[in-house]
Amino acid sequence: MSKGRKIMITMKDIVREGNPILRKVTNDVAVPPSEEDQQILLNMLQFLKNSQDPEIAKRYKLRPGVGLSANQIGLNKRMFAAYLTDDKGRYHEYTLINPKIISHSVNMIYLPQGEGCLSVDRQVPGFVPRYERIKVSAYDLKGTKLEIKLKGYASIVVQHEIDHLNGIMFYDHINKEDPFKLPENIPVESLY
Ligand code: SB7
Ligand code: NI
Repeated sequence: MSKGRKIMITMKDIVREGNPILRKVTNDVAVPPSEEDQQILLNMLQFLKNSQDPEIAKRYKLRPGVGLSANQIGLNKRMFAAYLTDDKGRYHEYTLINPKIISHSVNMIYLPQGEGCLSVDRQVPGFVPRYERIKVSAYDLKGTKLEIKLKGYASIVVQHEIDHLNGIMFYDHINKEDPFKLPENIPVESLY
């Protein structure tokens, strides 16, 4: 993939569960990122925007997505894109390189409807407990170091993506005996 080349990510590019790349811990990306890595991240972000545009999504049969990690398109690279409106109506757009959770709340939250994944072509019922608040360090497209504080839905999405970069799937967090059982001794609240 080279600079300026028109590439559109579609569902055929999305790696599905069972592919071992989804279970690997991804490799750090060089900082500042190469032109190629920058372009890949921008293409990933554009996929998310396209997937949330009803007309484009219909035309190209895209499943709507709020996040996409590089290993989900088969690249062993520690970077992801996210594009979402949070539970407070605030809009978030991220293209993050070598992200790392540097601190988090004790309190946890979960989406009452559970989580889904573009790499998982089935419904997996159950609660996925996530930290309510996280502080993430990462680099942006220019190679500038960032520290981002997130809470609520944006925090859930970014934890889902950082999990991907560590080879973890959302259902790994679901209680095996009772998928709707939440961890004890830790405050866990529904997001809605
Ligand atoms: C629900 C959905 C996502 C994150 C958190 C809750 C993202 C779904 C799209 N992805 O598969 C991104 O990895
Ligand atoms: Ni996912």
